[in-house]
Amino acid sequence: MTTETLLSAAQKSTFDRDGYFIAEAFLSPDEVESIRREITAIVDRYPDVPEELVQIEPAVRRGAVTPESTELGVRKLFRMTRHSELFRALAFHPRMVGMALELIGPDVSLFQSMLLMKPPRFGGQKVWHQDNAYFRLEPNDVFGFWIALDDADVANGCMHVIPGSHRAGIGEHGGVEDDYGLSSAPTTDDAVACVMKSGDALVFHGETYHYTPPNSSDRRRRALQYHYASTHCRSSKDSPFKSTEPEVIVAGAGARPPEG
Ligand SMILES: O=C(O)CCC(=O)C(=O)O
Repeated sequence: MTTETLLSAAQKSTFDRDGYFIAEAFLSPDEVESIRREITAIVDRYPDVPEELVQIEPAVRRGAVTPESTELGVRKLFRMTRHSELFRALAFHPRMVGMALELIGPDVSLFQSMLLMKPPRFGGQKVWHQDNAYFRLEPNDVFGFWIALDDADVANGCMHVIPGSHRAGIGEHGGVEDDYGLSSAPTTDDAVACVMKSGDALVFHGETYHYTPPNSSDRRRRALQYHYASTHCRSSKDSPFKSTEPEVIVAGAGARPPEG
């Protein structure tokens, strides 16, 4: 596998200072389309899929709303690399691995994969949190790509971040499942709304405070989220979410690229 050196000096210093930057046109329209098609192929098999793979929006589960299709009722896909060749191969994407090597290399795992589907009108918020409050990795050599698969703005639930928040350590979190978040949430006055085009990537530190509002629009807001971590990280204490094993080692010792 060849990797590209993509991280400019400006991106690296912005990442160090602010805890995030946006890489425009990170995936091509064809790549975005193939991911969208794979989502549909997975959801078409629901409920005959592994339990962890497809999670339905709470409002749909409660029967409070009826989506127009099964796919429009899905909240997230989880750990897709374990269940889909396309998503496993994507973990080795040269641009993602290239940036990961520069940020946290040389030994890198795809720590966790997710697809956040945020359906139109009833896709709920994701409360303010730090991803490393879930993972509890030490050292905190962990970061995420959040790649828009639809144009994302405030109305359909784009990412919001607090610049510089990754430098203050892990704040106290409470709550369960998707409501597990910062006990003292920042106000949106301090937040930057990351308005992005389909194919753009937000690259953010694992301890950057972030949040997404509900989707109050008629538009979809799908996003692919891949977190990469150094394989030298260890979970410092038991995470209540038990997601402390990497999905795939993508570079360095123990890496096994997909066949073909
Ligand atoms: O895309 C979203 O709505 C939220 C994603 C997120 O922050 C997470 O799952 O950690």
